[in-house]
Amino acid sequence: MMKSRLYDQRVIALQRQGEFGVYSPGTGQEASIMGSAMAVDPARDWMVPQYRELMATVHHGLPLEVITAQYLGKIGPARIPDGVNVLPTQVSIAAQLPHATGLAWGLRLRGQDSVVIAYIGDGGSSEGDFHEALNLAGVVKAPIVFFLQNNQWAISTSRRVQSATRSFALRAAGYGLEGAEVDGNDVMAVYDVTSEAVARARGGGGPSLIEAVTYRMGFHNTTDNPSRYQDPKEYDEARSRDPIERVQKYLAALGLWDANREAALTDELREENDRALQLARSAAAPRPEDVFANVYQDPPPRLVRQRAELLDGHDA
Ligand SMILES: Cc1ncc(C[n+]2csc(CCOP(=O)(O)OP(=O)(O)O)c2C)c(N)n1
Ligand SMILES: [Mg+2]
Repeated sequence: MMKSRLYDQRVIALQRQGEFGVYSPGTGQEASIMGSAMAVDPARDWMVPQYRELMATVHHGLPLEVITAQYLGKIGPARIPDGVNVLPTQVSIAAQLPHATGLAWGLRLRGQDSVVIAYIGDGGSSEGDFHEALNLAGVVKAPIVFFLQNNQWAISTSRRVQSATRSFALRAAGYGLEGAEVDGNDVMAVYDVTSEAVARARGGGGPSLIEAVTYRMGFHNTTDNPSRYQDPKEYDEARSRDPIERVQKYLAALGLWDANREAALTDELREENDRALQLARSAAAPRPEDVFANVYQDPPPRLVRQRAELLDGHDA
């Protein structure tokens, strides 16, 4: 959780300096992100992210330098390594979910005991893809856990006007899924509820929808300015429920945490994050002609011509 928070702080500064791409921090949602990631097994389960779960994908085996390369625009080094059971981040809202259901169903048809965890936001739950994916998952009993992070915002659209439902978890019933609402700022509760849903899916008991109720303690992404639409009182109130401070207080009460340990871990994690950043920085930059690569096995003649013109130095 601390590694996620520290990475957010580091790369937001780099984005402001022009080095990093548009970035959506997980700040405030670390219990939700890490509690859910810890409940799946990187060796056999698959993770299907939206875009705000970066450290969950790292926990699931995606090297931090690989995902960092993506934000530096290095498309080759950003390729997900073979053997890492993580799908690429998805910015087209909810478009990851039909794929996630298909992936889970396919794993089951192959006789594997793997489970898929797929992330979605409160805003994403209003998309058609969300409903289609949940419906099919229920019908075929796909081994999948839909993990909905309700961070109260979809950019500037408040949860209050996102849906008339009083709980997103209730939507599970309409598709024959198990539904659960959990305090998304309580890492242990998130871990427990997600573990239960994963065990049920693995045992053939079918899919679940978990709503983790949390709060986006920052901007939507680095292009956003929430002071234009967010009540500062609501933000302050959310800060008083910081999920990292909460677990630190709990550990301190058990005698397992203090200021020295925090300082030592902070240094260690900053170094880990910096190492990943250095590796991503030293990775090969894309060449202009790479824009034509990795889409078609046999590119259409128009693209072949444009690529040749580019290499010739002509304007396409
Ligand atoms: C299909 C589609 N529509 C609109 C957008 C623009 N958009 C980007 S993020 C976002 C809000 C998503 O909110 P939510 O699902 O709650 O996720 P959060 O960003 O809060 O984690 C929207 C509308 C998009 N990327 N894709
Ligand atoms: Mg949201």
